[in-house]
Amino acid sequence: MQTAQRRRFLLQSAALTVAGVSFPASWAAGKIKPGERAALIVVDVQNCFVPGGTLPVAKGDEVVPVINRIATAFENVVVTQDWHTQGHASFASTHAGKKPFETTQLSYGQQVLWPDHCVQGTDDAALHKDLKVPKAQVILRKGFHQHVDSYSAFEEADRKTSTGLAGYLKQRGIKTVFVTGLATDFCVAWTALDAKRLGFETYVVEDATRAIDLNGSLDAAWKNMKAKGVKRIQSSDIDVA
Ligand code: VGL
Ligand code: ZN
Repeated sequence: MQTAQRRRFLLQSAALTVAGVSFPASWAAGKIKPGERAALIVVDVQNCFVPGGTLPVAKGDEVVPVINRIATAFENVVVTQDWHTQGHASFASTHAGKKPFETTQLSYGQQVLWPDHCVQGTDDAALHKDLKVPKAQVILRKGFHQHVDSYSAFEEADRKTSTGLAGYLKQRGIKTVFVTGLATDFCVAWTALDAKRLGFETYVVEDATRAIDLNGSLDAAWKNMKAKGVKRIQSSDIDVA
């Protein structure tokens, strides 16, 4: 069969049988089926990051139905929460004369300063009420050290302190992660880059994320992720039976 013909055949057939083995149409059409060694990571889908919250990401709430839908295809789900102390080092209000979205130098390097957000135990820091990921096995909170931020779910911004997530996933035999949530260019990108660096095959599900996009940060994040081998996919690429 010619390649084009074969592709059409694969797309049309409900099931493809090769040497007596039947592959479902979804496989034939090239969809990704997350297996028992894959985990969905749902990053920071919290009230603080959706319209009405303290650090709203434009259209941040639109990730919720997309995540709810693909979550059904996963056996393993991890949810994260940005979980800051009051007076956290990443808050502009902590630094005299500083305004949100300016930067400052902290002990570990440059830090973007944010409005006060996601303070531990507040409604603002709670998960979005419509997020439905009942299979979630661990809720990992990050950014709770007063003087260190943590965009990544794996490693704090000092690049020394581990959150323990890599160990948790590795001990459970997880090899592949699919990263979703908020915000594409901060916590999602940092989580995906660390996941890849720490040895996981890493996908970012683009339409299951929304960005802050501060001074070109979204473009930079995608370029960096591409360069490091993080795969960019859409939720329609996942086989949600
Ligand atoms: C985030 C800025 C500050 C995020 C968290 O979840 O992307 N961004 N804290
Ligand atoms: Zn934060």
